[in-house]
Amino acid sequence: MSSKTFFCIDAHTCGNPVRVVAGGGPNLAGVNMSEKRQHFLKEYDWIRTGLMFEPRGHDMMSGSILYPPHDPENDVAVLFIETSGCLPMCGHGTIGTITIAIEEGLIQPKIPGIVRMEAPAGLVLIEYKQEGNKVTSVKLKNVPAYLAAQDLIVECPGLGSLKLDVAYGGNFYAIVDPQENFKGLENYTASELIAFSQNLRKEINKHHTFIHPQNPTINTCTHILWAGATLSEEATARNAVFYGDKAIDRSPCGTGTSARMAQWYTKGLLKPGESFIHESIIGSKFIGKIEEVTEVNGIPAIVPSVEGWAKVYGYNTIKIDDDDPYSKGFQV
Ligand code: PYC
Repeated sequence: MSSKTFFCIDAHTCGNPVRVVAGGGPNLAGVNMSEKRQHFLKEYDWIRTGLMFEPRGHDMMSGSILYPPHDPENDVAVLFIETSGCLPMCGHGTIGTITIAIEEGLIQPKIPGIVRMEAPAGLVLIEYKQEGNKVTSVKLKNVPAYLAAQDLIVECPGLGSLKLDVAYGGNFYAIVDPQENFKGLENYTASELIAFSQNLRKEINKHHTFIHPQNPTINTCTHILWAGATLSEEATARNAVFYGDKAIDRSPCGTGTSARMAQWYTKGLLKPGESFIHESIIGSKFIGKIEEVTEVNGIPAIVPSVEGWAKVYGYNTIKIDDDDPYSKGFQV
């Protein structure tokens, strides 16, 4: 019988979980985090499923493993592990990971208040604020985001025909605005949104292909962003983001916010420098902004920033024994 122990620190970013593996992560081969992500998925995915799925995790569980940076100018490299797989980029995961890493002394940034983080999707520049030992806010400048497709008509069992856009913000997002066959997220339960999403995602990927022009390993529309009416007056927009097989993000979703800002920018609804306050299904908020206008292989794109907070709530030493029939976790 063999047993592996993982030293984890748990937090939540605006309500959504982040479990950072501070000890016990595997050594990975590769010259950047995209290559290391491929190595992990091939040989160590049992660590992700064991730590994210029940009985050690749950449907929304999400986390990361820290690695030394590949470029000595940077401070840290991060592998995201989630119920959905290993995402190229995760916004709420970044905010939680950086909060944990700074508060718990897991990284020592070269310039206090700034972290240069290597993610599988690319370099992410982070500014954080601290009061004493506590990190009070984390603002990430994400990888370039762009609108990949507009006005796709896709059949969604349970709702009917839907018109949607697909945008990239570190992951590919199908964005569904209120319309005749979808009345807005506030009119459905989370379970209904999950059931619609499971079918809609299959339909989208059956009929359409999305490949990041600079990284062909990012090649599927993995997330669905359902839009709807805001809860508070100061919010610009509200969303419920579906990920994995049964998760709705409790945070306003960092990569989803980036994708949404790219969509709004391309449609002339948001200008560089304007605030985009995004509200989650539970009412928590991220502040988004277009920092720069750029392009990705000739496609108009933005460099979005997303700011939010996280709270550390526990230390978790987790064992995975191979005599445990559920060592790799399960989903029901
Ligand atoms: O915040 O980018 C995000 C995210 C992706 C999936 C869940 N949260």
